Amino acid sequence: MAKTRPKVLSIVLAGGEGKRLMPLTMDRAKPAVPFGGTYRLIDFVLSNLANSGLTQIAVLTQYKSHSLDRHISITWRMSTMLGSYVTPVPAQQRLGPRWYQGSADAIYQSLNLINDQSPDYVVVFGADNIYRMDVDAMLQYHIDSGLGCTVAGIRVPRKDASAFGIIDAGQDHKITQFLEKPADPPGLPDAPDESFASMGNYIFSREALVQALHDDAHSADSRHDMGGDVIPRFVNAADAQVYDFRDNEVPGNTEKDADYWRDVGTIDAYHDAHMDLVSVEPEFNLYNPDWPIWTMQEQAPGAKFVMRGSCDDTLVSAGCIISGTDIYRTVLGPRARIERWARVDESIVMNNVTIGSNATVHRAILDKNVIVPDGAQVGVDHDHDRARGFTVSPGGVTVVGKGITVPY
Ligand code: ADQ
Repeated sequence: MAKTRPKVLSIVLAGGEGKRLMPLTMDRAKPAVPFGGTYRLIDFVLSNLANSGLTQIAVLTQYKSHSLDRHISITWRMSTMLGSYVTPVPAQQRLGPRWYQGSADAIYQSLNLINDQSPDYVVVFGADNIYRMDVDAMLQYHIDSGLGCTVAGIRVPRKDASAFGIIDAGQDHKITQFLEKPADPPGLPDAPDESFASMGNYIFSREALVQALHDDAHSADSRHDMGGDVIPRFVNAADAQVYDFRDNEVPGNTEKDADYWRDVGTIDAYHDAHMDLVSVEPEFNLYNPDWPIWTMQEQAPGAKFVMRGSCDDTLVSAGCIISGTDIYRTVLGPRARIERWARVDESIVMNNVTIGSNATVHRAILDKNVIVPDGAQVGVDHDHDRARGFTVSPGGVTVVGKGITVPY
């Protein structure tokens, strides 16, 4: 007899625009933004769910979702024999010809998924963060509480906390107050420089979620947002608790990456997270075989180095050809080609980029299919970068959009 487990439907919210990642989100949804050479952001949450044994997953998409849909359909095909699936669900326009108003509306318009499957619990996770998490441990915690809603929480520096939902909880972990993106976030009693933030990851008991979504949909002053409207509803009904991410144990995690959770929603945060990946002892270890991050690796031959040069602290994907160059602290995506005497440092180079001989690329992000001609420079003179139409982040990272041939 098969072991009976509670029925769980996982919903991944993947409709975010990611405006602050422009131009990387010019023609792709934020969860489809490439990460770490071979991954896309959404692979992290999907790997966490799949590794936790939660393999019935609906991904709610909306904004520029073509490359996201394609990635999910090609990469995340699971065995239907055991009832496993990852399915992209585009905006349903079930309630008339309009797109989702907010993340709660996205789930409300997709209630048929919940009604059809009739799960005991619904896992609702964001799609844009980099972390490892055993979601089954959070599920057990939720089930044991008997409450309607559990929110995953993590300590963040108070100076950054106004970007998050901020939680105040009692000793029993019951949430007493939830402030969505407050201007002046409160510190913690034992650490005034830190605040307790929602990770945007929730688990609900089905009836409680369906009721809350109905109530929210009929509330005139709601923005139909999970963090802004639905979670406060549970808190007001004393029906929400927090799950402390520090209590989550993932096989193979080191002490260093145990607390790692990053929102890579800005160019500088995205660049920083990559610079961590290439450091000798990164905070986030991609090489943990006990909790793999799954993706589809492009079929390509091994990376090849020709002629003498140097390539240090650099992550090199398959299919790259590197000839006698000087590369330092860089992530090279598949099939990048770097020609003689080029210099590349602290950069993120995506699929099929060509960097010509004698070119210089410094603290830059080159999106797919960019060509840097022989002797051209990127990231060396920011005024010149801006004059050529490139984005320069507040932290001084130059971004060249997809398919551009860099002018001199
Ligand atoms: P934000 O990330 O700012 O804050 P939001 O922009 O709603 O909130 O994005 C949350 C997730 O929902 C993302 O994965 C995004 O792609 C997706 N999403 C947004 N709008 C959507 C829509 N209309 N349809 C489908 N998916 C959509 C949230 C919480 C905070 C919490 C942070 C943690 O609101 O309380 O602290 O996440 O990062």
